[in-house]
Amino acid sequence: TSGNQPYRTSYHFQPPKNWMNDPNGPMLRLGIYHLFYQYNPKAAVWGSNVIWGHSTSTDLVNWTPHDPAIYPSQQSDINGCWSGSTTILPGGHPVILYTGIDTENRQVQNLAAPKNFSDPFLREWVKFKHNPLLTPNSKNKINATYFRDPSTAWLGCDGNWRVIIGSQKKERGLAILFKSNDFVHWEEAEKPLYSANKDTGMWECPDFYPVLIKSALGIDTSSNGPDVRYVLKVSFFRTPHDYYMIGTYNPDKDIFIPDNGPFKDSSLRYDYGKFYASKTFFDNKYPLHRRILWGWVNESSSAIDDIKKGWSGVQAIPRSIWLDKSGKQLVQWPIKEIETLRGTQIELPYQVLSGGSVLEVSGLTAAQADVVISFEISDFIKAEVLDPSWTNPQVICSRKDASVKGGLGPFGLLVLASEGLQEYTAVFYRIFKGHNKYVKYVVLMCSDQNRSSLNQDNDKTTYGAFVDVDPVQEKLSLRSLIDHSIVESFGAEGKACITARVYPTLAINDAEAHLYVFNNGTENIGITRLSAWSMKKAQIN
Ligand code: DQQ
Repeated sequence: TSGNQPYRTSYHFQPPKNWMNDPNGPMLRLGIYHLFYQYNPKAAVWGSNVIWGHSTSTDLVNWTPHDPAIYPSQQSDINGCWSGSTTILPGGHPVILYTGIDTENRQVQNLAAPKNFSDPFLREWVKFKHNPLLTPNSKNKINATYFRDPSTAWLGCDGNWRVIIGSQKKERGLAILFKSNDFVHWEEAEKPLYSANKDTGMWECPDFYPVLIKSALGIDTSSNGPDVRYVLKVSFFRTPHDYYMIGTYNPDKDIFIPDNGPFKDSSLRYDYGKFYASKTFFDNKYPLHRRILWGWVNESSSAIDDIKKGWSGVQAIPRSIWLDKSGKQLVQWPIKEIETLRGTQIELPYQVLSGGSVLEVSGLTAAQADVVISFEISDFIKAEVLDPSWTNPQVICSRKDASVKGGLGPFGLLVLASEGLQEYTAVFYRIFKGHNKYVKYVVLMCSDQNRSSLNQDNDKTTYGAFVDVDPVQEKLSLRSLIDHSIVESFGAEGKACITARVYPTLAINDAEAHLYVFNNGTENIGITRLSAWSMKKAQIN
């Protein structure tokens, strides 16, 4: 993967070449994980005639490729096989619902099932003869170019299946609800499960699932009960980001009532960097009970560079996802299996990182590493006061990037850094004083790509998130998964995630890439923990 391919990843999922986008139909069946994905077999750029690539794994780390599972073959998908989901029917039989682009370029919904249930890899899929199951038409008034991405279906107490499909009406996004008692005949419910109250544009890839109160365990998509809250995620085509809401699902009225009102710019996101068209599934591989999130991370390079390197798009490391104990947000953490790739380990003893200093962490393959660091702040006097008009964390991070000296921070990691620091990606915190008595301190997490590459053709947008953590009571932790051209960072044990794509020209491969800890604030910071591992290469496709 080195040589002329310095940006290929070593433990993030990608096909051997060409274009990949959305994760499709992830599931576990008989101990085998399946990942399907939007794939253009002909080019390193997207094409409307995409198909479903397919790989399987027993550990979510190493992947075996299979032939494409779904590709154009019927009138109802002859112009493309777009995103969709799997549902495991009673008896353990998985089926796929996906969007086909039909002969008239309409978006329609199709059904497919495994040809041979005794094939553990479910390599061949048979399409239902009477596809499509659902079409946009004059009666239902659904727009034929805004009708896609069926979710995993869930079973209501009335014995009927429910599924949501992404759409828009007059610029307002909606998740249209359909019901069925046989998975073949579907009827639109009177009301959508949820719809926007203003112009949001198209909602893609809706996902709807239960989470447990005060537990990190996951539950089946059809579970409900008193200890359960619901999550609705939609992918905003316009921004493009994955936003979610936590709320109550009323199974009688079939509506979702979010705790904090409709979607707004400040709504919660899975990831404050690049992460889109994500999808979860329930994993109950013995003895586990967890919900796992897959998300697509596209390139930040130009299409010309993508064509040159011959590929585009990776999947983020699958993340466990659960409701935070506050009940107000979700928490995400890389699946623990990824730790099986950890090799050489570096540990630093407790030390003080004085204001203005940079410390190298050596002895690692810094282009391919897993880094965990914890900071301790003992004196908050130097924290700057946050201007109350500064409400957008991404804007604060780009105005106050890693080079801007502060009081408490910026402090954090310089990853994929060249030896002379001509290139680096800075993942860091700043701590501000809040401007009212209810908010004592505000913790800002940033991923600054400004200096990530000497190549100016890349998108180097800075990303940022507020982290709901009290730096007085808790140590402030940060974990970054570094893999050649991707940096996935998890703040405060997974309360805020930021994923970035970077293309260093000097800090490439293990010989040239370095890792540093830095503190560009005036106040000293304690490092209570630093553990870093070289990561081994996974076997991927
Ligand atoms: N990608 C698919 C669509 C979906 C979009 C097409 C989201 O089904 O809406 O490749 O990235």
